[in-house]
Amino acid sequence: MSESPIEVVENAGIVRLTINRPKALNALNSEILTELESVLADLERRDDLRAVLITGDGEKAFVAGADIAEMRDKTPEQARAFARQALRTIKRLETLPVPVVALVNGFCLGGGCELALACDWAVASDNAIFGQPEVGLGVIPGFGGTQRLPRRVGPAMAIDLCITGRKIDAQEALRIGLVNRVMPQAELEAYAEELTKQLSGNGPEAVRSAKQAIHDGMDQDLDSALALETSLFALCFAGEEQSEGMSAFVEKRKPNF
Ligand code: CO8
Repeated sequence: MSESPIEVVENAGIVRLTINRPKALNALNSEILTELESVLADLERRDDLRAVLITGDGEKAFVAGADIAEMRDKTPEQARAFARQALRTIKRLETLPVPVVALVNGFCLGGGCELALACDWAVASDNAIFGQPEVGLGVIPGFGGTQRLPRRVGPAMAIDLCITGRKIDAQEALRIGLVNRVMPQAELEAYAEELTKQLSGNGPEAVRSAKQAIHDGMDQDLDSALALETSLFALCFAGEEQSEGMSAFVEKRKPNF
């Protein structure tokens, strides 16, 4: 692994980002956030991007939170600036127009859990540990946890986790809907490859539109959201993917997207 705080590896439009600070369990400091934001700004501009996977280096942690040592002496104004930097970066990850998947390979605490919550879905190794332990440090989640966690797992469970600061294992994270799948750590790699294959068989514009319909629709009332779906569905028929995808089915061959 190189010394860059964010390792970027790409295969056919599927980009894997690895947070590279294993000695501090990949804790998020300003350097990592700045680099992550810059990488995301580049990815946002790419039409050929198909998916983004994000993980942490090593076998122990995805991300063990924001960097506590760096935060310790901050004034309220400095804390606000740090939180804003993180929120902006995490929002950029969340709003990438392609699927963003967290491969949670160990501790996923505080800012790490908040990072995973901004991903479209998360898969976890069976040794992963989740939690929002900030209250034990005398603070509250500041990278979006009080807002994205209740939207993902419901308010009662979010309040339980944010107020007790208790840690939960991967199976409980699966049960409450915080992650989509749990597997042995050694299988995370194979999952990433399987996902890459699956995504490369689908129409890239259709994948982007499906994400857009769900994300934008969730912020609207049902009728407006259904109208949005209809618009995006109809728009599929204006491009080449729909014709290729449906012709391939009728002609009993694989589509060439
Ligand atoms: N920040 C800085 N360093 C960390 C962090 C962290 N969050 N987590 C681990 N490290 C460092 C340790 O200090 C240690 O460094 P060193 O070897 O130099 O002593 C190294 O990583 C290994 O950690 P441990 O020796 O503690 O490893 P253990 O296996 O004994 O324990 C744990 C692993 C349980 C994950 C433990 O490290 C731990 O509890 N870490 C902190 C978890 C935590 O509280 N996370 C939440 C942080 S607060 C947050 O994310 C709030 C975001 C909102 C901020 C608002 C804006 C200002």
